[in-house]
Amino acid sequence: MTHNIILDCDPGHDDAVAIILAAGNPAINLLGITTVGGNQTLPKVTHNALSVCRVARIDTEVYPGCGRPLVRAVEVAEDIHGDSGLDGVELPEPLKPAHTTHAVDFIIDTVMNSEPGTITLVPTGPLTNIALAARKEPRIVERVKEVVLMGGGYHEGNWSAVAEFNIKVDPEAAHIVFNEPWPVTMVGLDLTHQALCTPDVEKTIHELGTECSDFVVGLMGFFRKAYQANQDFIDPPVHDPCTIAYLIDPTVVTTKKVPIDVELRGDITCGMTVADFRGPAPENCHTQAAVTLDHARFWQLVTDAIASVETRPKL
Ligand SMILES: [Ca+2]
Repeated sequence: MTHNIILDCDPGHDDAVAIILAAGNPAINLLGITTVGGNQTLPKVTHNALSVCRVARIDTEVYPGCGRPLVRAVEVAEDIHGDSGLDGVELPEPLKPAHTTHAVDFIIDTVMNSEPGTITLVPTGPLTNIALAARKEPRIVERVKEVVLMGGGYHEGNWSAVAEFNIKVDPEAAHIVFNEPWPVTMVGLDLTHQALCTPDVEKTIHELGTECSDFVVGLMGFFRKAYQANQDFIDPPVHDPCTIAYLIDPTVVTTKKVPIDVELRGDITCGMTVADFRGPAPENCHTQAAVTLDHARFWQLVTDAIASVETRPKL
């Protein structure tokens, strides 16, 4: 089965790997990349997405979206992703500018002009664009096949004790996305903290010996140091491509159907994704949480996608 997806991202080291995986696996038809302010400012993450497309020979349009959260002030993750948002590599100048259509309009137009149930949204940044699209054109909610997002977690936080970055910086947007009745898969920290880029993984990617593999290894080197310095990890967790891997092969990621909501008011819990594991899940439960990752299979998919870049013509 081929999944027609829109990747809504904020590159971001792990977003870059998600872009490469989405473009490099035949099970994914990447309709467009939309960007959102998150790991860095909107101009930076948009530039980064275009640079990644050049390195990975991806001929897909990039549509810039929202530069700030719905309600709150801009908050970026410079400690983890650096000043550029993709520190650790030299970013090539994009070959073309970003598209002039706003991300929110691209999402709406794509969903409304496609058969119902054929478009999957894959947000790997704050949920601002997705929430705004659902508010601007509510009919997309019943037409989208599913939303598979990186964000949140049920036992872990990284931007606070209980909240993950993408949800914490725009909890109001996340609240909208989790509460609309479309199917939502939360690929949260409980899952993505299993997606560690170990030295063995890095070595396998390095041994591909291509421009793109060098690029990914450079990114992982910075990401490793940043995670060691700021999050007490030995190996960096490469969150975002887990969403794509789940779509490619649902046996790579196990899930559990649970109601999930987003905390908006807690003094110390704002941005927490609250998942109710008491079960059985109610009949109308439209949310599920990712639970376990097949680490070897996941990295095989990523490595294969990096290798496949060489099979595409240079742009
Ligand atoms: Ca991201």
